[in-house]
Amino acid sequence: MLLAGAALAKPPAGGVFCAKYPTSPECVGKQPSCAYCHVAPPQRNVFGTTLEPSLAPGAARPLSDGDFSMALPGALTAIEAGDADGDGVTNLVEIQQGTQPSDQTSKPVDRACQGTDNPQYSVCKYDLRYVYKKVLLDFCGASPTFSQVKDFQARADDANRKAFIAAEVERCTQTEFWRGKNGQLWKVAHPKIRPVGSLKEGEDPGGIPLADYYDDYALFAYTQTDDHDAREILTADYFVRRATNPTRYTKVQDLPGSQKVDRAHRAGNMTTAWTLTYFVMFTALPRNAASQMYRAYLGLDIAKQEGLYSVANEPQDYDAKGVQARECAACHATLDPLTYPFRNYNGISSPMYETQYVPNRIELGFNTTPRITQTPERGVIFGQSVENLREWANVATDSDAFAISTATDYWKLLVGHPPKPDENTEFVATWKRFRGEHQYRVQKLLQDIVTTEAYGAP
Ligand SMILES: [Ca+2]
Ligand SMILES: [Ca+2]
Repeated sequence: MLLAGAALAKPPAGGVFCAKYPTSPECVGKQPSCAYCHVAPPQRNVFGTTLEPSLAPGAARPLSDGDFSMALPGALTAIEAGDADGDGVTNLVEIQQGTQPSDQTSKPVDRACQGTDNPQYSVCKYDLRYVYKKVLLDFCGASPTFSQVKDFQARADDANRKAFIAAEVERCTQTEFWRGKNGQLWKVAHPKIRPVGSLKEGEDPGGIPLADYYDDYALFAYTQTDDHDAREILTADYFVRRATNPTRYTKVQDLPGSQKVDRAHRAGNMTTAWTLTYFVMFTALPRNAASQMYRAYLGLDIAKQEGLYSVANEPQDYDAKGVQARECAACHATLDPLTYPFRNYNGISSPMYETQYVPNRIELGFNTTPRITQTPERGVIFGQSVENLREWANVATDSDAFAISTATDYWKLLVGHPPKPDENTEFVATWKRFRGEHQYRVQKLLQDIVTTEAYGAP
């Protein structure tokens, strides 16, 4: 975040920025990351460099967090009319439109229609025939035939065509292409589950079979289909069995032999045999597991300084990894308290060996550093204190970040790219409906995306 003198990036910066510009797309359900002002803290980008001289000029550096927070709103005002990156758009307009005031190539796009010479489609306008073709391709995996298109065009009116498209989305999301093994839903899940073939247990086994991540795909697909609640990907205390030919996902209480965490300590895909094997592995404090869940399901990448909510007196560095060093502390003040609730989930370390919840896991297996056993199970996510990983999951899935991240996954799959600044109004309406009236039903989110201008204007 913003920088004062030689100190680190300033964790309060995002909050102060958003108090001043609450309607900036950077602040809708999130806060700007450090990259808004920095190349990498402490090095500033061109916007941060422009801002710095206006920040409490004459005051001794480094500024305290308090002095910095007091000075920032005025400094931002002072440079609103400027154009730090020289792209012809003022800093204020870029802040309001959600483009980067430090990047010449990022500026608001004029959505006025250009090039009306495409006879196939009504360009820059939601086009039902285009949408019909795209829906069949995206959800069923095949373009409509010539006669299907002719039938579509012959329908009574646009209301009838829209209803038909909605029905086609429902039909196609029943297909193997959408919900089957390695289908569209599995593709969305790949970067979350991060499968490794050589470690695969069960169906399609690898050379060192350790855990069956098809269970993780099954829970994912189940929570994203029919009338199921997408939040259960992180909160489920059940598992999902997958039948094939055709693919069917069924909720089950246990998966004996495959999944070992007891019901009281399950938190969806955060506590599966695969997650604990691969992301906890041999570590006492599995920061890798916490940061992967934060990135995969909440869209916040701590390595890119996103989603930082520094906790006072952290990091404690119970495992003596040196995370109190200046260049580490800014991220670890968020990451370490995010990790503590994983302390009792065993990966593949002795003497427990099983991917289970073990109440005294660290005491039993990790007498490595003097303070390691002082690691609490209580942690903090989004500034909120949680007693255990199940509470962590509830706070996580109740956040705007979860709704935004889920909506972004499907926006990327269907529209083809993350929401652009000129699509932001539609995108915000979409994730808010997903969270609000749709109560986290992905099926309804998909229908909403299909009706956006971003999806349906060629
Ligand atoms: Ca500019
Ligand atoms: Ca710009």
